[in-house]
Amino acid sequence: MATNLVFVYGTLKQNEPNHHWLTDKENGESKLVGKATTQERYPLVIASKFNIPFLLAVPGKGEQIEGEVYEVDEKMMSNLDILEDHPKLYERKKNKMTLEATGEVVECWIYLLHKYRPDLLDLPMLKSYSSKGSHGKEYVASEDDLSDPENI
Ligand code: PCA
Repeated sequence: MATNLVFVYGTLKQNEPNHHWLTDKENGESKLVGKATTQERYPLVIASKFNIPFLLAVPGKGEQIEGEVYEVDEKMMSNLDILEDHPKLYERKKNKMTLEATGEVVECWIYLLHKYRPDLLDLPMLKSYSSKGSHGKEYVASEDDLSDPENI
């Protein structure tokens, strides 16, 4: 399969509410490569009335983020873009990740939020996302258009 590596840090991870998108064969092919961490620090916050995890495009602020790397085909890549509303909401960018198992550094796609209200930077910054974490902000699935930063 034509390979794209994608790093997921939010609801697409194993045991999180959108993981089924990655495993549904109708969406294309995906294969777990392994756990990984971003080389760069980023603010990972939970925001909007739907408690969505967002990685804000502010390198150097926040933590090195833990997530999972998947190898996906072109079909899955376009379906992930639909789910993440790229490029209206999240923007998909290439970024360097360190694979936990081998220490190897790999370039992966990652969904970042570039348009956000500045007060999102005042929220607690996580290192690792879980919908059911001690933060109490469980993810709410929604079809709303969140591409207007005022809605986040
Ligand atoms: N899904 C994508 C971006 C944020 C989200 O909830 C992910 O898991 O990486």
